[in-house]
Amino acid sequence: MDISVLQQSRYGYKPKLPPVLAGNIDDIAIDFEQKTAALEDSDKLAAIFPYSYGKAVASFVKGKGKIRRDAMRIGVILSGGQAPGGHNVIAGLLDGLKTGNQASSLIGFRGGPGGLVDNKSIELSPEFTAAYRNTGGFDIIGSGRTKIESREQFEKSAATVVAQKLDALVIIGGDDSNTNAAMLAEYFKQEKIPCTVIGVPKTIDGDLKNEFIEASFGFDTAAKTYSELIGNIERDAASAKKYWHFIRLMGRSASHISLECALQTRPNIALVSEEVEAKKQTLSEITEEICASIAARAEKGMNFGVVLIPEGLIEFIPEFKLLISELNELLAAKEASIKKAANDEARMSIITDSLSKAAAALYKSLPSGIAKQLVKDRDPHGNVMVSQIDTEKLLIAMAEKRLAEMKAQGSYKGSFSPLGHFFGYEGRSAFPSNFDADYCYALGYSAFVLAASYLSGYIVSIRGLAFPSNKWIAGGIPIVSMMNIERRHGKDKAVIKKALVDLDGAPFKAFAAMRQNLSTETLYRFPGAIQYFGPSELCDRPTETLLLEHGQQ
Ligand code: FBP
Repeated sequence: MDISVLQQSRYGYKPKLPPVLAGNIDDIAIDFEQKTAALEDSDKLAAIFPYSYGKAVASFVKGKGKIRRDAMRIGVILSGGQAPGGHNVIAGLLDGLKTGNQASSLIGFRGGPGGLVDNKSIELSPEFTAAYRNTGGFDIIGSGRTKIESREQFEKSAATVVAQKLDALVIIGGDDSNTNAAMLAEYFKQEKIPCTVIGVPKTIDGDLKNEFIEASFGFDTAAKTYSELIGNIERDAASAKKYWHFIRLMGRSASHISLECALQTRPNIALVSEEVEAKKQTLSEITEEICASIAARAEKGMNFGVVLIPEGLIEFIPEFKLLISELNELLAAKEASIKKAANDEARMSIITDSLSKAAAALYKSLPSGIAKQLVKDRDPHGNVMVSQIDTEKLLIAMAEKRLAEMKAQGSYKGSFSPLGHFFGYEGRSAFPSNFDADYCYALGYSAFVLAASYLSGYIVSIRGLAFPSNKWIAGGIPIVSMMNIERRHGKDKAVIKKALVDLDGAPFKAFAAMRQNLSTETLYRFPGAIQYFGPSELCDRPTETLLLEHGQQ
């Protein structure tokens, strides 16, 4: 294989482990801290998860441990969207497993949870895995979004586990995939199948977090990759002085990525969906805010700027929220007839006839591209696929309309040349930053320790991430403690609650304190490319979000 110089150099990188994991494996003991409940809907969740509900937080400490040292077989699945560092989770898991017993084996299921259901696997030997250490992507075994839901899927998953003689299954995924992990752990207990299930917090979206999961892996690298690109665009905008760049950023519902990128790059405007929802801002009010900045900058001769838009924005604007929830119910009930409609016009009338008056009026007023994107299939977990809705184009069209009105009234005299961008897939498979390379390796190693301690239904937790890795505390928490009941595909479902941006949190407050200035001045900040080799303060620095959240900024 003709590999790049960087890839070759990254093979030599040795990820750093928290001290408790770096020593002798027989000296890792488990300290059980407080018992947990669920975030909300406790009674319902206790009934759904009789075996898993109410377990205690587990921390690894130095002491006389009882980690299994017999040969184990562990299965691993990469689930959902790619996130930088997934390969290092597998490397850490494999190294832990082999340290426990050289005869142990790691089995990778191909193509996500579907690979478990259909028993499509490959043995992940040290030789095979070597080519993937410290690299981006999930291509070692591939990923998928199958939701294990039906009785048949559960039975087939159990049959695979039994046929493969698995002692444990590690599911590397986001909120929906870890919901799958909790369901499987419960099912295996009910069916007396001696296979434990461990989850690993993955997602560039950064929305799988709480007191114990301080960050999901991949967020660091993805946000830094987008920040590099945004900084480059800012420098180009300030050089050419003729374009307004509307940049939509991946991240699904939560605005963590946009906020982190705003803190890194200081654009003129960065929208935060959670604030839009809290202030019940309409689409026209958001447009007004953008146009106020465009007009103020034009007054100063600056007909250029940069706007950051979280990809999930549309779901948080109250009038769209109502429309989307009605569309979700409608698609669940009338999917077949909508798909069978003879043409766009017939489809439009089936949809608008079934919506409330307000939702139908909004739906009809949308540009046809956006209207079509809103009724595309939901993902297997019932989520609207916001990565496929061109919100930046909608905002550009709204701004053009409003600026034309302002020009006619004499309140705007500038010129407006907008350019739309979407940064998403570019950041999901980058070479993991040192932070993600270390964090993921520690997550994988910890997943082994949890599995070899017979814990099931736990997700790995590493705390102290705003500090150097020699201060990290590893362990796990029960997945059910992160769950609530939500409406999906027109039904109530037990799912992990997404952690959205906290408007009282330090990252948002830090941005809010500077944004008035940013909207009228040019105060861009250029983070440049991720650095893999060099001084620690340059290469190992965590995100601004983590530093601010833990008082380190
Ligand atoms: P996960 O929740 O699976 O980590 O998804 C991450 C993500 O990149 C979202 O930010 C994005 O909206 C979505 O995946 C895109 O999905 P797909 O890869 O199916 O196009």
